[in-house]
Amino acid sequence: MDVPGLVERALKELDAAEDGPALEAIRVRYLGKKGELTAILKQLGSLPAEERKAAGQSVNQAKKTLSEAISGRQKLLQQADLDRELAADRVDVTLPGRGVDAGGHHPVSLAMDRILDIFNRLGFATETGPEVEDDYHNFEALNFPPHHPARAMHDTFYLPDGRLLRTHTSPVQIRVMKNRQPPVRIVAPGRVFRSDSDQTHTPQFHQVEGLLVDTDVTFADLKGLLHDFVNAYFEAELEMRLRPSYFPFTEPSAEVDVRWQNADGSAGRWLEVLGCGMVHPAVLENCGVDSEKYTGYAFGLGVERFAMLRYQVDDLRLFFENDLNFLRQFR
Ligand code: 2NL
Repeated sequence: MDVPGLVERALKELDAAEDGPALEAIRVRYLGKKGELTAILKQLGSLPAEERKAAGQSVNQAKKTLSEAISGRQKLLQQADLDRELAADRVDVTLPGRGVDAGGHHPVSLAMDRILDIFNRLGFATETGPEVEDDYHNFEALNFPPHHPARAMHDTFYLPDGRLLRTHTSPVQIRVMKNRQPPVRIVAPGRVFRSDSDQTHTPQFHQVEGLLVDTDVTFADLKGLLHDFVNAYFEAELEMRLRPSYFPFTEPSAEVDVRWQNADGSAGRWLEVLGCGMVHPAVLENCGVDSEKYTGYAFGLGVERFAMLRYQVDDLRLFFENDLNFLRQFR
C-alpha cells in the first residue's frame, strides 16, 4: 500500500495530460469506483486496528491532493484554451462598421400618407374595416343589382364559406353610416382585391374612398372638394373636368380627369384619377339614413395611380419588387 508512490505517479500523469478526456481518464483510474485509491480504501478494513486510523488518514489526504490537482490542471488547460482562442480570434475594433442597408418609404405608403393628410386637414376622419367581408356589405347594401357583373367570380375573390375579399373600401362607410347618424365626414383607406391582372391591374391594390353625408350637400360641394384635393396633392393648379359615368351606389356619377402637364409646363393629355357621385338614396336608406332629410357625396381613388403620377413611376411591377435601389429613391 504505497500511497505516497501512487500519488507521485498520479501527479506525474496529470502534468502530462493535455486535454479534458485525458484528465477524466486519470480521475477514473485513481478516484473512480474501481480506481486504485478506492481499492486501497476498501482494503482498510482488513488492517490491524492500530494501523487502520493512520492508513485511513493518509488515503483520504491522498484523495484530497489528487482531486485538487485534477481541478487545478483542468483550470490551467481551460485557461490555455481560452488564451489560444483569443490570440487566434483577434477583433480589430478600429475597423469601420458594415453600415445599415436602409431602404426608404414605399411610394404607395408616401402617396397614402399624403392623401390622408390632405383629407384629414379638410375635416375627414380616417376609418378602417376588415379586408374579409360579406356580400351584403360589399355589394347588396351598395345597391348592386343581384346579377351585376362585378359580383361574378371573375372580379371577386370568394372564400369557401361564401365570404369575400372586399373589392373596394365602401363596406367601411356602410358600417359607419349604419352606426351613426349624419353628419358623417370620413375617408376609408385600405387594401382591396380584384381578380384582375394585366399591365395596369394587380389583384391587390390600395384605395381611398371618401364619404360626406349631411343636410344640403350638393354636387358643387363635391366638385369643389375634389378640385382642392387634386391641387393640394399635385401642388399645382391643374385643370379638372367631370365626365358622366355610372356606379350602382351613386346617382349622378362622374369620373374626374385632370389635365396633366408636360415637362415644359404646357397642357398635356387628360388623365382619369377619381370616380365620384352623389350617394344613391337607396344606399342611404339601406343604412338607416333618411334620404328625404340628408344627401351625401362619395368618391374613390386608386392609391397606386396617384403614387405613379406623383413619383413618376411608369411600371406597376416596381411597387412589388422591393428593390432597394428603387426604394432608396424615396428616402
Ligand atoms: C372609383 C370609384 C367610387 C364611391 C366610390 C361610395 C361609397 C358609399 C356610397 C357611395 Cl358607402 N359611394 N363610394 C363612390 C363613387 C366612386 O369609386 O373609381 N374608385 C377607384
